[in-house]
Amino acid sequence: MSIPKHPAVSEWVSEVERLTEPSSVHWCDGSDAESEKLTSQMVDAGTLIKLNPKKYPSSYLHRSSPTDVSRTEHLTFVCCANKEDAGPNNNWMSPAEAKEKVGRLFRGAMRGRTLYVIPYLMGPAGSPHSKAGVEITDSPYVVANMRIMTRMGRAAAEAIDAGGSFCRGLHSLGDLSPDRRYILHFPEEETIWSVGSGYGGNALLGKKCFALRIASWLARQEGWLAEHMLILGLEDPSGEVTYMAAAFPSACGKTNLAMLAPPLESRGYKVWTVGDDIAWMRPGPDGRLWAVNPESGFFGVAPGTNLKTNPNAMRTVQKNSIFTNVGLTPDGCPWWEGMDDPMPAGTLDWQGRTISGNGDAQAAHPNARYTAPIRQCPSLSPRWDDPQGVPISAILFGGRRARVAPLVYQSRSWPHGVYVGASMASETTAAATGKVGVTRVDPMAMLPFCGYNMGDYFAHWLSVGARLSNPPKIFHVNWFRRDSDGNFLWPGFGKNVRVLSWILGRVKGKAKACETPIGWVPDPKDFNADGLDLSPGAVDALLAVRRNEWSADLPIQEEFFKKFGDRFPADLRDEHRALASRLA
Ligand code: OXD
Ligand code: MN
Repeated sequence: MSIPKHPAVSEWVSEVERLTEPSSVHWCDGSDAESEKLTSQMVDAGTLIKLNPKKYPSSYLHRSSPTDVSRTEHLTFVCCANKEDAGPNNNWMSPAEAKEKVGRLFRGAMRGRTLYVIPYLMGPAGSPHSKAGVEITDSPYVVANMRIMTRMGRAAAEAIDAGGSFCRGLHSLGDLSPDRRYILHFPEEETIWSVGSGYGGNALLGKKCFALRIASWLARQEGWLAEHMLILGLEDPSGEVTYMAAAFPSACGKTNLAMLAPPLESRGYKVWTVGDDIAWMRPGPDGRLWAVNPESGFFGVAPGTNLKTNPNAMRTVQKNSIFTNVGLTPDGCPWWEGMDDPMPAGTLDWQGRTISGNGDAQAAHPNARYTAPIRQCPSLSPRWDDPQGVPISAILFGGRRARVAPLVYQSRSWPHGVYVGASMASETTAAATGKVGVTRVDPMAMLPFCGYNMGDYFAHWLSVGARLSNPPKIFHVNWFRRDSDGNFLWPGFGKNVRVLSWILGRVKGKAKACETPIGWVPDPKDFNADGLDLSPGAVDALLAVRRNEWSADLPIQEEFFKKFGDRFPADLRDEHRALASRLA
């Protein structure tokens, strides 16, 4: 059975029908026939443009409204009873006010439209890690994306009918006006309301809204972690695979790292992709931390992706993919800045306009995306769908920092590692509306996604670690350090396997390291930089821990932590003090 029969679903759908007044209702079963029918309707309506079937079979271009191209954090709210529980890291509205104010926008919002009911499962079928959701939407583009990003159909229906519990997500495009756009989370009711946006992170409710904001709230209650992390398996030359999870802010290279293709000189190492954006992690009976990827597709940033930076992504998106806000070449192929071949003459930009020849016109929006099924990824881990998940041996936190943070360092302990994650900072990117390139503290890359007070979140991280007899070791990486002329010091991309192999060496107790005030850093003398063609002195500069830079960062962290008042854990305050005294 591909459609849930549980009365809780049909009762809720009827309630939403009365509120939104659609002209018809379609229950999605996730089948191929359904997908073909919806796709051809969207092509007829102009919502999708069919791409060249020889070069990109079964793939489509979607152009969104020009004011609806990224997540809108200022219009995103947590609506729990007590404002303090949402914390200073979230916008808050009381549930009653939210329902009143935004309920009005849903009234009659689906007139003349079809209401789609999407039952979906986040996580492998039959896994204790997994959770079900139902999204109601009036956007067939959302249906097509959810079909790639989540498990729709039978697995979802079975999970819902077995348990009767599911996250309720109500979405309407509304009139797409940013003035009437709200993304609301009611964690106490496991409910999401999103109106006025068709953009992925605002509209594919299984992703950021459920798998991170609502799930993080549930995870705290249930004793696990819902994190903005990729999951990869690093195979060493002996054939052994070690799993790692890594948190980087949006558009900082999680997908590239998750699909890393080691260059020739690092033959013998291989990266297996488990997930590129979200990890649900639970302490196992063996005292280790076990992780699953709740998603089943990639919603990746297209610009900058090419055969050098991410060959596996390029191969993944060759078919059955949806491209959003990229350019369109005259022979019907997607094109974005940084693609391998130069832009063909006559390419249209992401809004369908002819590109002027003055050289600074952009074909793709900087946050243009591809949506592609994970099964098409050449580096896909054979364990990506394992109901037990994979055991995590290392957690990496990383930011985009021109200065301060060295290429890699290891924390001193779990509490110190939590402090490293809590104090991590990064320069902002185009994934969210707002200024690009501003440094902000973004703990665990969860600032836009933690569905509750981050002070409590830090305490929860400490308590999960205390339950692990064999916790992952925690590291910090920074691929973006620059020299005094502003040039990147590190080549990044495939070469990052050198850093992963050092981390693996630390996990196995084999790699050497120097103790510094911030933690353990590779000794420049034995960090393997052979054949990397780095500028002279680059290894020293990449690994240098400059006390003055670190000391200057301390007040920025302190100011951020102060916002959480009493909810900020004393243990992390102690870590902060201890770092200050080691730096002094
Ligand atoms: C994403 C994001 O889309 O983090 O993954 O914005
Ligand atoms: Mn993300």
